[in-house]
Amino acid sequence: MLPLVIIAGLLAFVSSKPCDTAGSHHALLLSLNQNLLRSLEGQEGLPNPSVHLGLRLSDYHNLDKESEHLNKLKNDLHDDIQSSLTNNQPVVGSLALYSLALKSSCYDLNTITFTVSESSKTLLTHLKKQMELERENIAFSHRPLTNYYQYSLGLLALCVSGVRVNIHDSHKLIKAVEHELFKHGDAESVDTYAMAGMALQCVKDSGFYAHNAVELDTALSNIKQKLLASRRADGHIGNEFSTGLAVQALLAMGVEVSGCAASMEAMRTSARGNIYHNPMAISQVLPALHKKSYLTLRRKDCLNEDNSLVLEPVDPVVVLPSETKVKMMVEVVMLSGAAAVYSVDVPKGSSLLEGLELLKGKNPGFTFEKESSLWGPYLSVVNGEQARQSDRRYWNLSSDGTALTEGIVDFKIEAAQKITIKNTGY
Ligand code: B12
Ligand SMILES: *[C@@H]1O[C@H](CO)[C@@H](O)[C@H](O)[C@H]1NC(C)=O
Repeated sequence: MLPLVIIAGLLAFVSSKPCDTAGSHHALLLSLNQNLLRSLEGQEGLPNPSVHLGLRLSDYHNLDKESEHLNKLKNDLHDDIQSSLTNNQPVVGSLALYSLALKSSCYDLNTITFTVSESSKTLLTHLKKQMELERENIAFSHRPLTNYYQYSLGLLALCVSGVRVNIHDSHKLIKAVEHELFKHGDAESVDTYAMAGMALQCVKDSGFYAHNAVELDTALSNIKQKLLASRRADGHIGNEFSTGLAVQALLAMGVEVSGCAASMEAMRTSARGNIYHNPMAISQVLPALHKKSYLTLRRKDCLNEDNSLVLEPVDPVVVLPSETKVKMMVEVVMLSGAAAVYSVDVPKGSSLLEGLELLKGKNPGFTFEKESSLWGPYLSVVNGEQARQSDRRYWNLSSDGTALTEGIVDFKIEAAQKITIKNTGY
């Protein structure tokens, strides 16, 4: 009897530890990690700094592939950011992710420079400058040039790189938390609260906001409450795709949450259900499942790293279009409010993008264009009308009245439905 009691006691002890990821989850973590590593192979377009971060914050590594990817970032991403800087485009988010990626490989940030109109300045100098432009825009127009998610990323990247963060930059973020300005469509942006939480926690730990510690603590505790209040019955915080960042933030803020284990389990359930097939999604979830946050980069030394991660060759799977067709209605609502409805039969399981391409081929009145982003193709122009970030507009996607939680490539048409594509302001 006694050994049983001891074992039961031990089990209770183990499972009462918050955020526990031990033991049997090893295989799942490894498979997510391999999928993330595999995403580097077929990658067309720019190397993804967030994927690099996800790989580097793991406990398992393939150091050759990671350093090859670092070189791609230093060439291709670097050039892309340099041309955006030259064209005066706001790039605080990409600059910040690039800095964090370099930091995650323990690369000396001071050796990285950008040359814009013949003057060469360091990466961190450019990042500070971008934050200043964002801050000015907040002062004049009450919103950042990009968004508060990128503004938070910028603050976080400066802070984990050991740069003394400007108190005005922190102050603007604290005020935005106070006024509850973090939105994604009509809903609260859990992703943004999480990123702001990590940024402000770093500022607190570094003593960069000592003159008004109370104000900072209030913001941090408001963020914590927001995140905890956004927990769904199934454990996810916000939705499947914000939970990784939310858990990272809670860990960074040192919360001993009883519900943290439930959020971990929710992510594992989603991972098993192949919800995280987009590498960007894995890159934000995997660090959390390893009980790490972007804040842990501050003390990363890259010593004695595991080098055991290998990719098994996989047989290419040829997916034939399904014989079964389903009816996809597409409603386009223009800026003027004018609406047009189209209909097309698509093979069951097609992506929304494939469906839209079929529709375009069949119906010359319907056209669209897309742009690439870290999350994949982003719908930017429909029927000749552009919904631009500079005008604070976007094409909102919904199905039978419910907002999609995925983009045009990831969302699959499994049943007859009406997709609404609406020019929406924010
Ligand atoms: C800000 C934001 C927006 C803003 C972007 C404009 C702005 N204000 O700057 C707006 C409100 C327009 C937006 C729209 C959408 N978004 Co959004 N967005 C974000 C957020 C919070 C930050 C993105 C960012 O700035 N990243 C930093 C920069 C450096 O990276 P970037 O790739 O260059 O950023 C650009 C793209 O990410 C693009 N973008 C934004 N959202 C989405 C979604 C998809 C699917 C794609 C392909 C691109 C994209 O806009 C960014 C700014 O230019 C993320 C949160 C997150 N965890 O990443 C969600 C997030 C990426 N969005 C999401 C979704 C679902 C959408 C929509 C599909 C919602 C809808 N039903 O319409 C639409 C996109 C529709 C389309 N036209 O293709 C999901 C994606 C999940 C997934 N598996 O794909 C996220 C993760 C939020 C979440 N947890 O659900 N979004
Ligand atoms: C898109 O529209 C839906 C339905 O009107 C809304 O609930 C949602 O908040 C909007 N925006 C986003 C980013 O999902």
